[in-house]
Amino acid sequence: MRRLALATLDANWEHDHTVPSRTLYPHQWSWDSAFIAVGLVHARPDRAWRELRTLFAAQWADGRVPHIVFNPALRAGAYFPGPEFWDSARADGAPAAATSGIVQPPVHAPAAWLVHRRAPSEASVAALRWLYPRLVAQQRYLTERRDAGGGGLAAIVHPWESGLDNSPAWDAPLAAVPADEAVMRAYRRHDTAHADAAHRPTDLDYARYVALVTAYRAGRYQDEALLGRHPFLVECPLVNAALGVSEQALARIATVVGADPGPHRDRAARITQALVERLFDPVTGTFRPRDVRADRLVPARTVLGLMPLILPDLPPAQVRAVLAEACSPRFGLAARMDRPLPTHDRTAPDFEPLRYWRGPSWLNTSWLLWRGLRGHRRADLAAGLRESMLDLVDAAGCHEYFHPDTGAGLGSPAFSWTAALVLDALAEG
Ligand code: 2M8
Repeated sequence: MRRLALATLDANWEHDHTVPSRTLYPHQWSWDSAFIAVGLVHARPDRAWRELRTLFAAQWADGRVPHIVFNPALRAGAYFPGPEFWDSARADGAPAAATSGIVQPPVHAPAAWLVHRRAPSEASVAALRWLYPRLVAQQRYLTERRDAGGGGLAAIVHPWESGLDNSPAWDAPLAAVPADEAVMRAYRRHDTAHADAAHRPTDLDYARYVALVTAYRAGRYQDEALLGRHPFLVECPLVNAALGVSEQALARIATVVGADPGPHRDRAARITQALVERLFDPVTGTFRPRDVRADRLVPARTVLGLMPLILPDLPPAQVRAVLAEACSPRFGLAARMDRPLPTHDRTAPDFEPLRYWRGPSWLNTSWLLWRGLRGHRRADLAAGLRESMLDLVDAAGCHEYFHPDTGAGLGSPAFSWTAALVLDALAEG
């Protein structure tokens, strides 16, 4: 498995970054690069730092780290929506490289910390020194400019910003976004040329994704007064848990680079408190995204609700609630799992075992939960989840995602974060 994982990462290496997949995703993606770095350090530490540096070299002046950095050597049309659609050059503070204008979950500070801890060296300290102010700027962007709800959490402006693009969590807020399926006739989708259309978002959902980018782009990706004008604003439990964990990681990084860890610890505590206040529903005992415009929690119970477990300071009552949800038949977490962790509630009527983020098992959400379980000293459950992750890759290879009942490989067959995270799970058994 280690050989296969390394070969996958090597084959996807592209001069200064790793592509998630040669066919489906031929550019550099933000949170993919963080997961990839965590895996690369087990075999290619220099490349792990290179991956993060390349990404942060494309950071915007306001601190946002774009979700895609486009490779200028690729032909137009290699991916939709491509650089011409995002048109980042016309936005204030965009970097020289063509990028998208939206972000992904900020998992980079914890990734940088894991990379350093795994292979500490003069080079890793130098890399942390270079990254630290950039990671701080990333946090500041999210906590200050994106606090559209005013409650101390960051709001996402597009489902793609969650990384769980097509999750049922976005159905309710997306339904309020005006879009016409016919819009998609003007564009050529790239994903359905490379993957089974039955696994991918529908044309209507894609039309809404395009409408949201168009609206954000029309305001040149500025974030002032979002609440009054942007049609999709949601506080995601994963994005905000990552924000809190990042402050914890920055406190550790600060001590290495000679900065003050205190403010990071304070901010971490405030984020966890805001997450519990705004996203935890005591009636169902679940974390769920908050639709800021409608001012209510979305109804769907997805794997996003389990992600706050990555917070080391999650209060005991919420730890118990997340574990109860994870171990229920909805998600089936156990010391011996008979099926992999799904991305959506198995018992829900809209659970779809094949469609992208609406049921299938992904290695990154399992890996995040695995890390959270270890942090909260649930070695028994962590071991069960790790075993199930390794079984998937052992049987099917480094697929993008897996059938939640049979474990069959789905999506791209040579997917980078699957390879990277399996390397990490193998090394930390
Ligand atoms: C998927 O997202 C892209 C858009 O960003 C797409 O569907 O084309 C998601 O799975 C996302 O989480 C991931 O970062 C990206 C690249 O692997 O693909």
